[in-house]
Amino acid sequence: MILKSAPCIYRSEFNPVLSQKDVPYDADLVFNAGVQKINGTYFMLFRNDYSSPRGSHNLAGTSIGLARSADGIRWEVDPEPRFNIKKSEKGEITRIYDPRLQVIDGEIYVCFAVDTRHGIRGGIARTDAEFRSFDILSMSAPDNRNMVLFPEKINGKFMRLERPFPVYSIGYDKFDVWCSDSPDLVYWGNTKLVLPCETLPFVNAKVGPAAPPVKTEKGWLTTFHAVRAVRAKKNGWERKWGKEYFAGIMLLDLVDPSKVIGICDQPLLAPEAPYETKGGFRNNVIFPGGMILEDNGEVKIYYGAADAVECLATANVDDLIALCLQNGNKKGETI
Ligand code: BMA
Repeated sequence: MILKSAPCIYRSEFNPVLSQKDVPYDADLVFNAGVQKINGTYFMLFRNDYSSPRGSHNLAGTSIGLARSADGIRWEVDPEPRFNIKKSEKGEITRIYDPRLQVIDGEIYVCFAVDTRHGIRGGIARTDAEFRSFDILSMSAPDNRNMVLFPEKINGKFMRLERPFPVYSIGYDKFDVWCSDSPDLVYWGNTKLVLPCETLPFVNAKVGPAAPPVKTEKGWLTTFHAVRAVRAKKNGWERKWGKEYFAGIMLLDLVDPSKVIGICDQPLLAPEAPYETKGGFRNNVIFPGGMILEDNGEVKIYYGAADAVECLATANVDDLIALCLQNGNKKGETI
């Protein structure tokens, strides 16, 4: 089965918009970034898996870097990374990666995945306008990551989407999107299932939150990643890689975001462009981490491609909403 991207989405002609060559320090795989537009400037926190020696297939660590842009297309990277964890370090935390950004009431928050020696956790930190201090507010119990925050309180509570992975009870790679709420971004609870992975006809494995949701009149518009297991093939840096990652899109109820009120039953983005299908660490991966709704209705979606570079695709917000509602759910009722 060959899956294609939705006709209403356009890849930037500048893709990849950020890659190893743009980074002034040790860098190899530059991808899975979080992006926000703050006071007219675009900020990107990106993941950088670097190797030793540079360019070899021997990954030596992961750093998190900051890039800035005036137009969301051309980026300039700060001279030093914000975090750097070398594989040779023997601490409890072995890797911090896949940052997502959100602004709530003028405060900037970063959600991030954390590999520890005792499981994979999801962290939430408050940062400053220069992304220099990180005040960690909460760390999930393992195994749970891919957290994204909603941009405002809903019914008086902060809300997040998340993706726990219950391997013991459910089995390998059958994971779903959940949501939780919090009075203070520290204590999380009232957890509900949002998107079970079997909902989607085009994938046979896990789904997870992608970029943080944006608010529209019709509902919270949000991307997710959806995974299809395929016959293992050696087609990237990694010897054995047997999955494909797609971006999907759905609309959640404005008042109760645990309710899906519209979902596209086909991919929003399927791996097709050469930078998505060839030469990466893991080819055929699309992993969105940033979504910006511009005043003119353009939606910018930033995504990691092939676990190697960072890319941009754009679409009109009304077209994305129509995609979510096209399966007869025009009234926006709960599915
Ligand atoms: C997921 C995460 C992402 C990565 C994706 C594809 O499980 O590790 O960081 O982009 O796999 O490799």
